[in-house]
Amino acid sequence: MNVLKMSVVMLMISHAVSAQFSLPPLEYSYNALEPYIDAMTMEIHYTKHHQGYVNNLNKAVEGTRLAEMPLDEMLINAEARGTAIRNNGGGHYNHSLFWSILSPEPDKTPNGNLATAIQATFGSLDSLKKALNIAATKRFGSGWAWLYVTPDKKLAVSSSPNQDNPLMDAAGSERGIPILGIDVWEHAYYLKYQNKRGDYLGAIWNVLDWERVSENYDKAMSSPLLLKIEKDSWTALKDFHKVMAQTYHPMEEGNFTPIRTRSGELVEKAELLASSPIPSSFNTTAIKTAINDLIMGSKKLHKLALKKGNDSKVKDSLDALHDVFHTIQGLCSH
Ligand code: MN3
Repeated sequence: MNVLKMSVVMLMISHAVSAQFSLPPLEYSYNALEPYIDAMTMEIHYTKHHQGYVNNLNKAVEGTRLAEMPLDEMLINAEARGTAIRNNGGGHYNHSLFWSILSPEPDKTPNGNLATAIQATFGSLDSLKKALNIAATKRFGSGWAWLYVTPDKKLAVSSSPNQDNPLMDAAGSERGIPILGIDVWEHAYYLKYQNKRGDYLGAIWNVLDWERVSENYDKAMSSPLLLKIEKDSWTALKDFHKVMAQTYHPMEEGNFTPIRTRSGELVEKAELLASSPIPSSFNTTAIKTAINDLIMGSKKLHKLALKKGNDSKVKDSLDALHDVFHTIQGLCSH
């Protein structure tokens, strides 16, 4: 085989391997949710809309390290990763969840831990349904309504635009693991209900399987993803990280200009980190001590930079500060 043929074959193999995301099998037929959701809507929604998100997501991750990453983890930084990942990754995740919580023979009430949590948080299942319907009705344009588990393991209701969801950085203060999502894009209901979103929202409870939602709740409550979301929501830590990355990496390549001009910013970000609230899972003595070390280390570095200390001294000081920062990162991961 000549080199050209060989590389074409290799390309085909790598192409086949890299299409990592695919439509999850539907557990019921297109007409199984009639009369509440019609067969034509189901078929178009699944084979065209959802398939479209899958195809575009595969294109977006192809050849990048994201091709190896689980989707839920990828979505934690969806906004930072750009619109292709945010819209299509969100579209794939959201619809996969949606199909899985619908059933022609649904359990009409939650069970186990979820039943208890709903009672404690909303008073009753009816109040929760009402809260979800309000969130879904008020969502202007396309989007979703959510029931999700927050990083401090509470239940909460929200809505999001487009294909966003509570996993994402884009969700701001309303973050967590979604366990129930209602699609309120017109493509989810227009053929049968036209503009009457309220009628669709009234009907959907007839095919909503609370057994699945109860399982999702138990999984979410013990998921390591909650800690990752909580850490990602710690914006003061992210802000410090940004300046650290933008000064440390150039220094590694011999460019000392960023650290010499921005050392004061590191002091400022370290002080902001110390004075802003620490998320509850990370509010430990070890982390507070490390944040103090970060302030002292960055002040020392800043002094050195102002005195125009030589490169090797600046490097030692920044290396030490970088180590302290990674200590904090490490402490946050377990
Ligand atoms: Mn949809």
